[in-house]
Formats: sequence, structure tokens, C-alpha cells
Amino acid sequence: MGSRANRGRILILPGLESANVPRRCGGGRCGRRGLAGGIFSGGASASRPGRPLEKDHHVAPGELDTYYGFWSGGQSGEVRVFGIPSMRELMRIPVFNFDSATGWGITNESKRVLGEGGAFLNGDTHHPKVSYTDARYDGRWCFINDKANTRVARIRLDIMRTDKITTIPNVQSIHALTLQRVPKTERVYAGGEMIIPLPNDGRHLENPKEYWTLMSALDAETMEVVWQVIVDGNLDNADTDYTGKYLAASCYNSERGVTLPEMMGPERDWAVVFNLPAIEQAVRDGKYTTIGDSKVPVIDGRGAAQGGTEYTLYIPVPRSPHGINTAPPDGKYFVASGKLSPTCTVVEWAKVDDWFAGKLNDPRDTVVAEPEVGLGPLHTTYDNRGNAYTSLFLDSQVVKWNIADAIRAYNGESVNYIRDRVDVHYQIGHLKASLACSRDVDGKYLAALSKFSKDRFLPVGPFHPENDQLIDISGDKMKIVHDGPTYAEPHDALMVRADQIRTKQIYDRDDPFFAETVAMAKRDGVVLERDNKVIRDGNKVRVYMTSLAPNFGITDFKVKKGQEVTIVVTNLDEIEDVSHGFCLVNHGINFEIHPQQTSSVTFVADKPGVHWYYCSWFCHALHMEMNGRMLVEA
Ligand code: CUK
Ligand code: CUA
Repeated sequence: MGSRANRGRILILPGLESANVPRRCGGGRCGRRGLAGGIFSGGASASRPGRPLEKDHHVAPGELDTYYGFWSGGQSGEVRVFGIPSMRELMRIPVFNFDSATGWGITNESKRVLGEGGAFLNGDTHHPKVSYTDARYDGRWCFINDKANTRVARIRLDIMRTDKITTIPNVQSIHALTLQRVPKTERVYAGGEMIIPLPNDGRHLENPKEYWTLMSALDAETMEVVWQVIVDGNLDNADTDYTGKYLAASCYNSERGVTLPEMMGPERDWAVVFNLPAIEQAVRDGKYTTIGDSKVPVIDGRGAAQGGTEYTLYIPVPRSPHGINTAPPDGKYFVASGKLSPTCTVVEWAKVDDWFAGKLNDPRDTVVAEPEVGLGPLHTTYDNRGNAYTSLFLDSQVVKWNIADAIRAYNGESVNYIRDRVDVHYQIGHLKASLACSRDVDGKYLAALSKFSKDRFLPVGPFHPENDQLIDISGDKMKIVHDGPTYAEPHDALMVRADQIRTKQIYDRDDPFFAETVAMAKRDGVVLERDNKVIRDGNKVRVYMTSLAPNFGITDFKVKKGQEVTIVVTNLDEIEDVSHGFCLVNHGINFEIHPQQTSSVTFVADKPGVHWYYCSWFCHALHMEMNGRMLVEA
């Protein structure tokens, strides 16, 4: 969802109180209370009779968690790593943000990754996705979108560092992000959200009818954009199937309005399905155009009025659908969550096949169920027992419903598909059950990412933390087992089994992350693992030093005012966790050097005098003494 400023508005969305939104939940017993009740009262779940509270979510000091959780950091621009079920925050991975601890945005290595987009110090991350082999997490990468500056990043999970960032052309705001599941993640799909003129060079400023957006596909290996498809409407969220053939995205604003009332006008928006083999074939056959200066092949997928094109299928769903989530473990269905409609729409992928094969006339024939679940359905996740769990923003609830029963009800049978409801605190956005985006879905835990924490924690001023709650979903009744305050603003999260991630304890000396710096040293005839040398090259000075607790290999070096200085530090320590930092006082320079890592920074020595540098990571009993001087001649 949007910024904090938007939140107040969402709570009083016109239309939600209007007659065209059913006030009763289908499917029987409805635990919904009014909006104010949803926000200001909680605890109904605590008194709800359920199975006995299991203690197996407790992780004692010294014990390890069962899952890694990858959390978006929202407006912080980072990705966070949690341990589940303890909900302990294990690490923060800087991505689009500036990070003072690690030197992200300072070191040459991070600047190479940030590229031109590094001119921005902010990002807005929403949807972390871990790569797959055969629809199972393979631990290679985590991808993340930047809504703020239209980028997609890739994080290497062996070192938990960002290694590629791509700015997507021809669109504004990447929101949807999802991955190919089978046979493995070779494509990353990124949905542009805002509609703009194409190209956006000053034309059509006042003519929103000429504004469009596109779905983009990136090569997961190179992170280059390989194609784009123009669509009707604004793209919101997306997910792929379990065969590699399809990608579905929610589309709101089917009338392409530019004001809130205009965007909320239409009764129906769409889930748009992309026929991936047809698009890839068209690109291979050269059946595409390009936009402006961009060389990326662009295919026209507009045609909602006719139900779609050979590349796209527009399935009408009630107003402003938000989340799109494929049901594991076989991926037979995907669910579009209604947001402004109290319903979820269930689409069967096999029927999408039928539509593209010309066997169906009406795109709505792909819909197999449309259960009423409660107010403000945003996202849906799953267990391994045929149940779906949908977040209800306005009701502040997670509702558990059975997919097979919802299909029966849609076919006219009188069955109650609602299984359970639990109050969450408060105004939930995303939710994600353990391994629920993969074949290994295990139905144990569910993270509920609530946007408001209100009274759940000690007050910290007007700005409250979010509340990420952990729910035990292993029994018939859901049970909240943990409240987790988180800093602004996690949107999505996912859990990966601990054994599916394999990290390095120390760096390999040939790690590509600092390969360019190693190559530079080689050109200077420096052996990084041994040498401490100052190379003078005209107005440039390259200072190569080692670090080995508690010493820097060079404790003083002299340069002239105005010279461009590059400092390269190689950490010779081989003991896990013995990291050093390099901080040059009054120069805005601090960075990490972990065991066997090489890090570097380049700056202009513009201040004559003595400038101390020190090790900024506590590494040794003599850590305070680990320092040196840069002497700058006037
Ligand atoms: S979005 Cu924020 S709650 Cu960006 Cu996935 Cu739905
Ligand atoms: Cu090296 Cu502290």
C-alpha cells in the first residue's frame, strides 16, 4: 500500500460504505466488526477457544531458527533477514539505501552495483522473491523491486550482498515483482505501476488517454531487460504459475484515470495474464517495436475490451484487485484479492490454457470461485491442506478459507468455505505462510504484516513501528504467537527453510564482488594478500593495505592536497566473524572489510593536515589502537 500519508485516506475510502459493497460476508459466520473496532479493540482472538498454545515457536537463546525470513524494508530501501519463528532480526542488507555501517554507497564495490541510480540515496522496497529451481527455493538470489526509483535489484544469498541493480526503462515505479518458478528462475518479471506517455519526453502531458505502463522481463543472470509488454490499466501485483507458461498481474484503474475518483470509477478491473512462450517467440521473430532511445523489444498487449490479444488475457475481476498469488504445491489456481471488493477471485490456470487455445469465449470462464471473505482483502497465502489465508485490511483480520469449498459454493452448493478468522493488530497488508510460494509449502507459520501497531508497544512518538505478527497455522484455529515491531515499512516477506540457504563463512579471494578491485591491484603489480604499498600515478594515489587484527598494514601515508586517493584494504583474517572497518575521520568514509574481503574507496584529499583513520568494527582487545594517519601536504 502507499505511504503513511495515504493511510488515513484508505480508512475512509468512498465506496466502501456505499451500497454496492455487500455488508454481509458470504460463507457463514463472520467475525467482522466495524472499522473502528478493528483498529481500536483487539484481543478477541486471545479469548477465542482454540487448541492449546504450542510452545514450539519458542527459540531458546543459542538455538537456531527453522526458517529464514526475507523482509522488505519498505521506505528504508533495504532488505532484512529474520529468523522464524523467533522473529529475531538477523541482518539488514543494504540495497537502494545508503548504509553507514557497511559503507554501502561509499565503497567503490557498492558504487559499481548502484551504478547511475546510485545518485539516489533512497528506495522503496516491496516484494522480495527468492529464486527457484523446480519451484523450490534454490538459495541463489533474492530479487527486490524499488517502487521509488523504478529499479530491480538482485541480492546474492551466499554473501547476502546486492550484486546487480537495473533501472527499468519506459515505466515509472516498479511495484509488482515475481519470478519464473520452473524449470528454474531465468526470468524476473517487474510490473510498472504508474501510467506515463511513451516516450515520456514532454509529449501528451495533459492527455492521460495517452498514458500507459508495461510489464518487463529481465534475464535473471545478466539482469538486462529482455522484453516489455504494454498493457491497459496500472499494474499492481503479480505472480507466475508452476509450469513456466504464464504470469498474472492485477490491474487497477482500467479507465486510466489520474485522480482518485477516476481510478475508483470502474466496477471491474482485471487480472491480466501474460502468455510467456508467445511473447518470447514474438521477440525471437522480431515482431516488436521500441520506445524512444530504449532498445528493449516492446510488444503491444493492449486489448482489454476484446478480452486480450495473443499475448494477453484480461480477466475482469471486481474493482481494484491487489494481491495475485498462485496456490501451492501444484499451482493449479491463482487468487486475485479484491481490495475494494469483499471478494477473492479464484482463476484456474488450466482454463487460461483453454482460453489461449480458443476453447473459451468469455475471459470470465476462467474464474472458478469468487468467495466473499471480508472487507479490504489485500493478499492471499496458503497452507499445504487446501486452505487460503487472506489479509483483510479494513477488518484487521486474517481469514482462512478452503479453496475446494469456495469452488463448490460458486457452483451453487451450499457450503461454508470460511474456516477461521483471527484479529490482527492492526490494518494488515501482506501476509505470507511458511514456504507458501513454493512446492515445499508446509502450513506451519504465517507472518501477518500489520501496517498499524497503535497500542501494541511502548509509545515512541507520533511515528509508530509496524507490527509483524507470527501466527501458528498448524492447527484448525489460527493462533497469534508473536508480536514483532518492525521499522518502516515492510510490505511483503517470505520464509525459506534454513537448509535452503547456504552462506559463506568467509569470502573467497576470487569473489566477483571485488574482482574489479583485484584486477586494479594486479595492474599495479600488487599482491593484495601480502603487499602494503603506495602507488603514485600522476595526480592519483593508490594505497594498498592489509588488515589483520589489530593492525592495518600501513599506519601512515602521505599525499598532496587535491590528489585523488584510492584506499584498498584487504582483510587477511581468516577467522569467521573477525571483521574490520575502515573509517577516515571527517571524510564521510566508513566501510566493512570482512574476513578475506577486499574493499576500496576513492576520494579527493582536499584538506591539508593530519587525518586519522581507525578500525570501526570491534575486532580485538587492541581494537582501539588499530588506526593510522593520512598526512596531506598543503
Ligand atoms: S503492496 Cu504494500 S500491502 Cu506494495 Cu505488495 Cu500490498
Ligand atoms: Cu580491526 Cu577493530
